[in-house]
Amino acid sequence: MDCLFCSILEGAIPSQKVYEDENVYAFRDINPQAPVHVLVIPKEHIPSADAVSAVNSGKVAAVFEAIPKIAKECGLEQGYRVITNVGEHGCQSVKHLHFHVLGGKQLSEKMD
Ligand code: DGP
Repeated sequence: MDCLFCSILEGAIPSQKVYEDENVYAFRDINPQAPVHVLVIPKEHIPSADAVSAVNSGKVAAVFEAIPKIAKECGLEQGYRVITNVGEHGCQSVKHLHFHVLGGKQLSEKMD
């Protein structure tokens, strides 16, 4: 399977690691949209949030258990935003479930 984030997980494409555990990997976004912009992914290939089910939701829970640790590590005590894009209308460009963790400044109230 040709997946950019699987290639990053395999080390075939370099990344700036922020956090890693058995189920989760987090790294700096190549095109940051905020002073802190980290991508948090499950190591298991899940195509998007639309493919989450009872079979793989434990891996998604592991991502959300990691996010507070990542936020603390990145100094986001004043808050942050977690976003996942899904499909064409959601502007998902990489088809491996990932959560954008954005912060380090006052973010806009606008969501779209
Ligand atoms: P999305 O549009 O939600 O699918 O977000 C994909 C993000 O992935 C986008 O913000 C840019 C980032 N990205 C794309 N290619 C690379 C890469 O090779 N390395 C890193 N670190 N980030 C990448």
